[in-house]
Amino acid sequence: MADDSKATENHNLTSDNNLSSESGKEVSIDSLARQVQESLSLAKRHKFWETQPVGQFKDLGVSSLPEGPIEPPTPLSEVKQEPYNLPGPYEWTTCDLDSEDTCNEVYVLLTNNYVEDDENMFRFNYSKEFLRWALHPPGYYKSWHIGVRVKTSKKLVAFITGVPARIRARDTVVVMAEINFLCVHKKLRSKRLAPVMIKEVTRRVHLENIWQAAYTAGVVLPTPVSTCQYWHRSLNPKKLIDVGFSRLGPRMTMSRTMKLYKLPDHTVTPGFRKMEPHDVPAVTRLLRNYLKQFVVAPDFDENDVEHWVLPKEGVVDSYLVESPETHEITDFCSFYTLPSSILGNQNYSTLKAAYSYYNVSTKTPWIQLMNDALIVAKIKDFDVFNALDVMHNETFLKELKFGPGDGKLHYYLYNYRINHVLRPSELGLVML
Ligand code: MYA
Repeated sequence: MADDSKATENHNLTSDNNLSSESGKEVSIDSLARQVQESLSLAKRHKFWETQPVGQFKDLGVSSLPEGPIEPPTPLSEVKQEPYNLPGPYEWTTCDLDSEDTCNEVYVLLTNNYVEDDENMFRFNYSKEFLRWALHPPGYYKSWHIGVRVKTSKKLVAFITGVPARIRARDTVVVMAEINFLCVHKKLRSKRLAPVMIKEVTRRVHLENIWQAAYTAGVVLPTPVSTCQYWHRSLNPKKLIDVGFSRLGPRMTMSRTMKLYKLPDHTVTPGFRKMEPHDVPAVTRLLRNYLKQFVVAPDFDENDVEHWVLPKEGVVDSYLVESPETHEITDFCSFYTLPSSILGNQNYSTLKAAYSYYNVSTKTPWIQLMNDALIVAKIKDFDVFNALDVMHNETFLKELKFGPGDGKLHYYLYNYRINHVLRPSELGLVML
């Protein structure tokens, strides 16, 4: 690798873009450009992430590196047995989400300190039921639900979680940790607590003999496997405009806007119904077959499908199309419920958002299937339906009047190299 970067340097030095400086010394434009580049990248250096087994910016486009694990597992006996050191006033805690009190503490921390949009108008407001669902999939480890408390007051001030998942990258199914809900209390930001939290969850994942992880973030880190975009479909345009989520389009009135987004009162596809427990085997087959085509996707079995997609009131909704003639399950759509707190609005405190989850179309056209999903979401009183441009979502977004959002979502793998940056349509994974 070092040799490669030397080769690039030499190439630059041999170019003949030379200037004579006032002192008479020859300065090449390329070397100047390199100095500017280096000072810029110094400002953008990632002191923590540069030490981690993740794709580094300098390696982007170097396809000679093999796909797969970046470093091999270490013997379990060599994994650090004690937790990492926290700054003096803080202590580790393992959070048992089954405890009503602990779940409430996590809920309050996230409600007040978790992800906000760029303009600080909205903040994710995951419900307690959602958190329990997200953190208790088959085979979960309680030790991966990690909190930090103030020693004296016992107040919960930081959190990070992992859950196990089998994720396929091209032909290889890898047991990974999905990392989520990293949160540091607003008053403790920029004190390098996040790297300690990440190292501690990594240690606890290693203790279970698992060496890879998947995560998403709104920030750019070394280095995204893919960068996706959120699209938003207004269901309650008046409220969305009132709270500043969207703006009235040019030459549009409120009543024209409401008409534009109006949806039928009933779904239209014959055989469209809510998924039930007895559908788990058929939905598993449908999903597995569908997800095969993506470069990175979960490897769901029936237990996973039962946990992740069987409807759970106020958490996840799933619908399918059962052929009225053959009773075959031909299509599927699902969304999860993730409201946002509206910060500082007189009239509204919560934005009810549905997020597109896993969808499969084999017989019902995508547009019709997803329009039925929008109709159900509208009946259930959601204000907006959000979807990433992953999988086949691009085939229906524009036609169903979704508009592009301003935020990006970056997907990452820890200790697993994928040689080319993936298009969102090559991704078959949705993280909560
Ligand atoms: S994404 C959601 C993240 N949460 C939020 O955005 C909530 C609001 N923000 C906060 O609570 C804080 O700002 C956080 C950072 C906690 C995000 N992912 O302590 P610091 C790096 C990874 O001084 P703070 C989600 O949950 C940053 O680049 N790294 O900063 C997935 C810098 O490192 P470097 C991040 O602002 C999480 C360092 O932290 C993120 O006080 C996946 C600064 O630390 C981020 N979202 O706290 C975690 N934000 O200098 C990785 C900042 O190098 C998992 N940073 O640039 C990796 C796999 C682990 C398991 C492996 C198993 C094998």
